[in-house]
Amino acid sequence: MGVVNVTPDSFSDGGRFLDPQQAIAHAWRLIEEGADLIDIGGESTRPGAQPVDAAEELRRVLPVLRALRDAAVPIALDTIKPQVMQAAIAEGASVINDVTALRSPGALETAAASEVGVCMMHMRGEPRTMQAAPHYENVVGEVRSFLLERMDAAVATGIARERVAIDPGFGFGKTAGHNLELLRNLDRLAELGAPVLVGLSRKSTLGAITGRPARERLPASIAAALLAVQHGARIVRVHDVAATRDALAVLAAVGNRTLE
Ligand code: HH2
Repeated sequence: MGVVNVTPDSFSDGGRFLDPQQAIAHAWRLIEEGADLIDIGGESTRPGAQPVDAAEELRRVLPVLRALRDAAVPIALDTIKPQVMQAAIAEGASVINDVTALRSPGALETAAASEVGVCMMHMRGEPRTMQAAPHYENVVGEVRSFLLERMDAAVATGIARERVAIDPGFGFGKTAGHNLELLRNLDRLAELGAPVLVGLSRKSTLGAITGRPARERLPASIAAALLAVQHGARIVRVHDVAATRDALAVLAAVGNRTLE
């Protein structure tokens, strides 16, 4: 899953693709590099980010969605607002990626009324405050129970289980220690039966490990993507598609012994 942030303030590429033409060109570039799925976001969720209203979010993402209508890969929209979801679905988005796991009033129903896939992500708190001393008794167990509860809520609203992916939400109300504990135990989430999506690309945990700023975190991001897939992730959300694909191709070749 290649990331296209149409935002002025995203943590890793803020402002680079705020101009829709730049965002569209970037999305096509990621598809050429081999992305199987594109994730378009019009509201930053980085720690401390200020919310934007639905009209502004739509102004950012709709031109990009429209320009990608004929793309050969599915397009996901990263949003928490039912109004934005509805407009995006009408413009051809085939996945709703919601960092609040469809908890906004009306979000479950909006997704249920269409055929889209949904990604349910775990977040403790809200972006403005979520990194203020996050605390868990048992981070893996608590994230697992939450995701199970959200999968059940989706099914109860009429979203078939096969349409749901789950995501532990690396960096969303979690310390570096929590993130690493989740990565080590990703298979416990994969056991729930839904595809596990992982977003670690360029995130601050990788900065804490390597001492590097976001723009220098590619090697660490590739290592994290490989580890995630080895631990059961089925989708990795990344900024650097070509490099990540190469690394995953090596992992796949080792796994399936096709080159012997
Ligand atoms: N991370 C970010 C945004 N959306 N969605 C899912 N499912 N999983 C994630 O880990 C995830 C996500 C944050 O990364 P980015 O889009 O690069 O930054 P920002 O939120 O500042 O736009």
